[in-house]
Amino acid sequence: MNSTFSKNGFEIIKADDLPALNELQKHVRDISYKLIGTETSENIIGDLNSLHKAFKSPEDANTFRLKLTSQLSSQVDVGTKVFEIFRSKLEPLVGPDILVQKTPNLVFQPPEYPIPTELHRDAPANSPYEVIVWLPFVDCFNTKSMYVLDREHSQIAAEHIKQNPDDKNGFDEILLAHAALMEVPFGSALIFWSGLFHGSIVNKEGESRLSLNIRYKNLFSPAGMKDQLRYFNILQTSQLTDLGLDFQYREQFR
Ligand SMILES: O=C(O)CCC(=O)C(=O)O
Ligand SMILES: [Fe+2]
Repeated sequence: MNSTFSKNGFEIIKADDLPALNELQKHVRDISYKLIGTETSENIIGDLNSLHKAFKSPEDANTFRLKLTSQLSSQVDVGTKVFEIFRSKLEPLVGPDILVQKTPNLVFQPPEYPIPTELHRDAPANSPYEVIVWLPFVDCFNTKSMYVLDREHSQIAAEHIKQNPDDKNGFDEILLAHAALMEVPFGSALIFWSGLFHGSIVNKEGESRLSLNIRYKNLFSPAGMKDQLRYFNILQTSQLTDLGLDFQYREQFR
């Protein structure tokens, strides 16, 4: 189970509950089309692929993204929903005592959008005990997707920066040779470890990319540098943890 994940630090996984994912996709499409004031069609994925037609500038596209994030988060418990859709792969990674990122991040990359995601890794800053679920609402491939450096090459790249902090070219060479653009069709998600380098390039595919990303970690795993209580909620706890928490609350914390 999850041997690809251990080796590479990422895996592309299929939804356990495709009808629930279809429903979430439709909800995202409905909110999006209400925001842009356009009639929807029978073709949900087609509607999402052509979202860019509604925007004249990158600023308008970003304003839309922020409104969509806040409306979706207020209407749907996205953290719970996404966990349920992919539970069989996620629960073995994080265990039964789970923290979930409070608000998902939505990424909207229209064709030729001039601000792709800069190369980065989430940890440090975030905890190295986090898994990120990267969930596209459209089919993502080539430049419409995101690139990832696998675990081995993320480690080589991190070591390279440490030894040669000013050698930008050497770092770019590692990236160019080993980063892979992820092919993630709708119905699947990319799950990846927070220690992997990743980013995106300008979308040249002529269709919009709309995806979300959200993080899960074990309640008892070490926190990152950010205030855990500010960014995460408890998603679920085991029966044993409930007894322990109750005990601590009554006998130790009062
Ligand atoms: O979707 C993207 O382009 C970036 C996402 C990202 O950085 C993340 O999920 O951590
Ligand atoms: Fe990231």
